[in-house]
Amino acid sequence: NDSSLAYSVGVTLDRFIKKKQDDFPFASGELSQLLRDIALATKIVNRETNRAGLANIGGAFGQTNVQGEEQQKLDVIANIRFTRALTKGGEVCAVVSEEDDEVIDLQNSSGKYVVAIDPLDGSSNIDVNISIGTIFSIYRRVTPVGSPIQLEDIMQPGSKQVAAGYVLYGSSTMLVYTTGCGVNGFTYEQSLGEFFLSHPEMKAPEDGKIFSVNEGASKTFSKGLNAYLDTCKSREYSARYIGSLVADFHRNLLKGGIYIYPETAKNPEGKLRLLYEANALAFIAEQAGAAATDGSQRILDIQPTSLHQRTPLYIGSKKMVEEAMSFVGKDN
Ligand code: AHM
Ligand code: MG
Repeated sequence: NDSSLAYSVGVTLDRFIKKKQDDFPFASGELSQLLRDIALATKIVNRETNRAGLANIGGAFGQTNVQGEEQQKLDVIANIRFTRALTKGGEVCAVVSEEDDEVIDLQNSSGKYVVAIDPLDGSSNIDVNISIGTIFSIYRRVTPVGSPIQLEDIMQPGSKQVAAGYVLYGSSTMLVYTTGCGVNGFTYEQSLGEFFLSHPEMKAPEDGKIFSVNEGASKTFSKGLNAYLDTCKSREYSARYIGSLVADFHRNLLKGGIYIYPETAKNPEGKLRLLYEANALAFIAEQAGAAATDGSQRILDIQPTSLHQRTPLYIGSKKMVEEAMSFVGKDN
């Protein structure tokens, strides 16, 4: 049965995706193929990431991306790898990427899916050999297949995601994803070139003792947020902040904790992007029993209004997010 397969040793990602599809015959084979396409691109990006120091391909590329941030060369490479895999796969009609100003219309109107992706998040960490990640969201287009893509295909709230995932290029490389029936994590076996199921049915601890926030900006945090952080400190919770969203989120998901990127003077709307950062992680968080809000509403309920829109983010163990909200609500 399903659980015996899920827990047996040596379940590859491909087999797992196939098994899930067999369990839900109504589910489309296209989504399965799309997940495999992403996994393949991930392996290539993993290889490039591992080589970054050696091959001297890390470092500033001398270009800036749409948010005006310095773009690392590896970001560009990852963007190309993922876009290529999604184009060749044939299941996708449009891609929204952190690295591209506009929607990428793949000119494949028969593709049923739209993908929003941050090909390489935490890029300031590349040059210093710290964990980085990939984040992706998958939506079903809402306009008829065969017609040109429209803005409404792209601007869907996170609650409409059909799948979402992240890849953590850390001490091991992991791919974690959900299709709305729980969360499963796979660890990459380098020598075999395969992802193996290592974290079946991931569940976040309901409560935690880790808080992750860039306190360097606390002078411009709300009073409520600072009061919440004081409470964390009064309980001697652990402060942990890598500055790589995927890595911070992943640790807190496993150990119990909260990640916060609030509004600051520098980033009045928060820093993180709704479409290809917050939504995917919010979907995974909820599927694992955790929570995600922008301080006043559920991340997944936000109706996007622009492609690269930012949002404040409070994400992690349910009780911690609830308690944080009881503080943040006060003076906001
Ligand atoms: P990026 O998309 O330019 O890499 O920025 C996103 C990253 C997140 O991974 C991380 O959580 C955050 O920015 C850190 O920002 P800060 O350095 O302001 O704390
Ligand atoms: Mg990013």
